[in-house]
Amino acid sequence: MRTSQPQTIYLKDYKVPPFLVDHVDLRFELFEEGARVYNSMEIRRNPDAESGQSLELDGEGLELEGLTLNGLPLADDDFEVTSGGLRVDKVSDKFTLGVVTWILPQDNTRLEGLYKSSGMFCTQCEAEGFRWITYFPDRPDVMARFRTRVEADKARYPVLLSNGNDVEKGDLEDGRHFVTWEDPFPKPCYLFALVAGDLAEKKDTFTTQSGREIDLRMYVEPRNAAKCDHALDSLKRSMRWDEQIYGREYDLDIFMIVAVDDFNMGAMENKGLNIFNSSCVLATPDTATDLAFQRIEAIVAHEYFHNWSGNRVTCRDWFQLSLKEGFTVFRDSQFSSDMGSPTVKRIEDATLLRTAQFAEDSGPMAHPVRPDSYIEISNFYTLTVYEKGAEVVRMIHTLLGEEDFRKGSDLYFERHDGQAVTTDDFVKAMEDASGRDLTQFRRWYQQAGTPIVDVSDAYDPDAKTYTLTLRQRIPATPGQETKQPQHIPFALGLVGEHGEDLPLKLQGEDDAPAQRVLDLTDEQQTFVFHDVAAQPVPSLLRGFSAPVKVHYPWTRDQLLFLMSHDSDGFNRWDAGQRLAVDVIQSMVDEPQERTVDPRLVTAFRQLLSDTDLDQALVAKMLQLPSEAYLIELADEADVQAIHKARTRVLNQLALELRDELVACYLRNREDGPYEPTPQAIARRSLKNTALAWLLHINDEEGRMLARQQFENAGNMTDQSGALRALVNSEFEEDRDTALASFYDRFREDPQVVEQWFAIQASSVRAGTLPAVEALLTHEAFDWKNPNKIRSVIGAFAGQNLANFHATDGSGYRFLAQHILSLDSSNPQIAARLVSPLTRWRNYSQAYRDGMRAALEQIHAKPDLSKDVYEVVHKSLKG
Ligand code: 0A1
Ligand code: ZN
Repeated sequence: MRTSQPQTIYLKDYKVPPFLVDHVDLRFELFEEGARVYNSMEIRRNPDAESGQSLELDGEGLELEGLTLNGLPLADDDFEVTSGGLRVDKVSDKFTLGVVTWILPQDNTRLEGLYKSSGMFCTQCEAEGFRWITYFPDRPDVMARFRTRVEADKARYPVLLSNGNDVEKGDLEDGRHFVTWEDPFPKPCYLFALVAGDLAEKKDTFTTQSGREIDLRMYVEPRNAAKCDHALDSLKRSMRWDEQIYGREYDLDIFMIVAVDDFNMGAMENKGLNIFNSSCVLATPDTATDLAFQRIEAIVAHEYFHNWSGNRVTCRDWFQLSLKEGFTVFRDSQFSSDMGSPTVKRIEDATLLRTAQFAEDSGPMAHPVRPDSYIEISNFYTLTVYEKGAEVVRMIHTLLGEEDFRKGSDLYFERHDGQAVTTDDFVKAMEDASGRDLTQFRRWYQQAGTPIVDVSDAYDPDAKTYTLTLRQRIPATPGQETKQPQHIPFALGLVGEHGEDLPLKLQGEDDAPAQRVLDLTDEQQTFVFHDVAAQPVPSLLRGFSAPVKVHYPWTRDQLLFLMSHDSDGFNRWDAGQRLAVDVIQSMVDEPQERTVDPRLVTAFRQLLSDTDLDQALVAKMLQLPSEAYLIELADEADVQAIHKARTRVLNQLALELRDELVACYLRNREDGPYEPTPQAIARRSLKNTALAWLLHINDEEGRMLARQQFENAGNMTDQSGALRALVNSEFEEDRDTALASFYDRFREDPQVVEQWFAIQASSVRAGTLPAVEALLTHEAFDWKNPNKIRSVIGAFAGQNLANFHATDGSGYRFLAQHILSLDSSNPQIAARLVSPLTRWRNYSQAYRDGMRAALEQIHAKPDLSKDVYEVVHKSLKG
């Protein structure tokens, strides 16, 4: 148990910063045994703050070597080094403070602040990493102009980078050199970045809409020089898109991207110098899958879009994180949608939300999009802040319409450029530009929990009216017992007996659109549609117009009907999912039910042979709901029963549709050059799904096809698709041969080795606990590398649910043991790994005790990090 209770930070306690920093001059001396940081800050009192306060700067893990005020050394009793920083009592209204600190980047395993990764120096300062570099007011509402001089050995570190433009460079004594960077835009210190290394440079250019030529540069380890094209192309597409859709032009002369192997998250939007996790930026067709190609395009776009939504306009405090993240995720999802298939993108976003964010929203860490309190802010880079935050912006877009939304975003950027603001400022700009009252809508930012909309209906054949009643309720979440109704934009269509959209005409209206968005604002509302010729099937929440759960008593026949007739692609997919969920759940409830509803088999047979329908949509519709989603839907999940039921459904579908699967495989087998277009991606997805299903039932022809594909694959999607299928089969010999040959071929490529780890760790057949434990001692495993930890431990606990939730509790003990050891080296990663245990109350008795015991074991560690403490403590408290 921790000896002291970590402090909770509350939004209600926010106060403006007592001091502002106008300019920072930094000088980094980088050595093998450490780094010296000279920091000179021009500081003034904030006229808006209470007067007479002492100067308090944040700092962690720093060795203070020097301190001067206006150039003169400070006497020992003029300042105090406190547990989390430095206090100077007697300061005037305007002064220059000089600080010299000594830090140890080579020993930094937390990967916050300045650290070393594969021999290069790099930084990660969001959210509170800058305090590990030097003393500074480490809060986003203090925005300063940075000038940064980096000095290092020239042979080891020929490339020296920081934010902005390089203004001076030269050689120094002892084989050292320096480069000075100046960033003209004031920024919070979380956007500061520095990189030093022996890096290959890939160059490109982009001409902005106003005709300025921007230097695009990508820096990677020399062995990765051939893996930059896709990221650079994605960057140029993002830059053009942001000009066209939001009118936002890039502002500096240089834009740089750096790839590093050791990184806690996906990437970071540091001003002019984005730093990426290698796995989220490097790609060639023969080393990265379609999924990776798409993810890279989206993350490059996301970080680039932050230049406006995040950097030019930033957050006042960390409670406002969704201001930049929700809006930027919304922007990157619009971008991906425009680059590919909008329906498929919507399905992917909704799947993530319904599977993982809804789970977060009903667990012990549930929090509003704008949280009210936190212990450790790193724990709040969540699906709620990011994905639900994006949904909230998307609903504003739906309510305002394209044109007014654009007016709102223009007003927001114009009004707040160069400022640190709140989510409320964002909503206010949208209101002011559109004239729409969003008072009630703001509850989406304030209330946690996923709203449930219960729908009932009645058709009156005599009056030709169709009455729809919507009721909303929001479950209680920690700290929020009761909730107020939210403003839910509820998109709807009524499907007639021939699959046509029926006109939706409310009382007194002349217009009768085929689809409309109802404003659900009260707890209960009834809508009566007139002139409805026959009993319709409702198509509810089209396009997933709000992040809510819809309950309606669809019959299986109605779902089948929507699956093949709904004009809304998303709801076609959704109907298929609901049908499959219903069938699987009925197998869980009645284990004696031996055969799958033949209607599901027929529906899948149709899908497999339907070549008219958008193949990207078909590929999605063929995916059965995941175990994780089925668990989320259960009140008291019995993981083994869910796993068995889903497997039985999959088995039977595969057995009955065997010939159609082979035909689908052969039809989609292609051998042209690799292209990451939506059509080609859909073909590969269909082919690999068919293959996976065939191997699932240990089909001999499937086995032969998989071996052939594995040996002849021209790209990683097909190569790993075949490997995954073999690994998940009972053909043990093929599995072992393929795994060995894959490793042999790609052992020098960490990104591919990570996939190799994940394929094994997430497989029920290959990823038994002893097999996963063996991966942890493999030569390629590295406890200091978050990607390796995620690809083995994360994949096992997050995707191999039947093995992780073994009823003897072995999976839980395994996870707890590794969380405890990671807690000291990398608390952020350790805290993220706790997540599969947090919702223990939602599992049935056979699992609950083991999960709770694992949490208690972690909780008992003395000096547990704040990060892990917060998640574990809240999970146990509930
Ligand atoms: N702002 C980045 C993500 C990020 C957040 C926190 C980090 O360290 C705790 C690192 C990166 C983004 O949204 O891409
Ligand atoms: Zn972001």
